[in-house]
Amino acid sequence: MHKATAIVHAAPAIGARFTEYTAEFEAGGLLGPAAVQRFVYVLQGDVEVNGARLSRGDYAYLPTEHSATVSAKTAARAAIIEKPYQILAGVSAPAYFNGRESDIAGRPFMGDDALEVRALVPDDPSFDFAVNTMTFLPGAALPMVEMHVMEHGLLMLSGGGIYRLGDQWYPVTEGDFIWMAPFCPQWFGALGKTPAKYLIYKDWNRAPQ
Ligand code: UGY
Ligand code: MN
Repeated sequence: MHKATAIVHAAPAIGARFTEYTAEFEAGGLLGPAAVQRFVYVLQGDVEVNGARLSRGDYAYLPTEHSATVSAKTAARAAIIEKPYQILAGVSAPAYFNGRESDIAGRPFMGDDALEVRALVPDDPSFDFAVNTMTFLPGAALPMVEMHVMEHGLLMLSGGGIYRLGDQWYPVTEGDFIWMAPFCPQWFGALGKTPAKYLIYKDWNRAPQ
């Protein structure tokens, strides 16, 4: 990185099988290419990736060893997720793409219109992870305490609420990050007068290792 700072939230050093950090760019900041696949989600300001100008809520997927950098002419922040690609026999690895969150239709989570999910990564077995945003109207909650083999990296984007992790209950608000290891019991309920929204990574489409 040049004229940029990484706030590392989760990485293999803690036991995660992915790395997630917030990249804070100064004017003229640059993040060099990654050796593994990378997902970029813009939190603030504008960045340039592979010739595309990305603003808040825009995102890009870069496959393994893609040569693109992430650069910022003025101050900007982005959530960056990196993961070694897990091949799937008979399926080609995915190619570069970028998108805009506001172009993705929200769908109700398990039939609940008060909880909208937007899938930022296409529903295609070539991808070995998913990144979604989940938006809870005030008072909305996950319908159950989940427990699953997949791990999560969760970044609170706005609003707040209570996160249950195992038998502990944590108040969470914008900027908080949670790494949920495989099988971590998890539940969230939104509090306050504005919607609560988070960006959530999970490993996906592959047999558990
Ligand atoms: O997709 C998920 O596993 C998601 N519902 N988990 C979560 O919000 N903690
Ligand atoms: Mn989950």
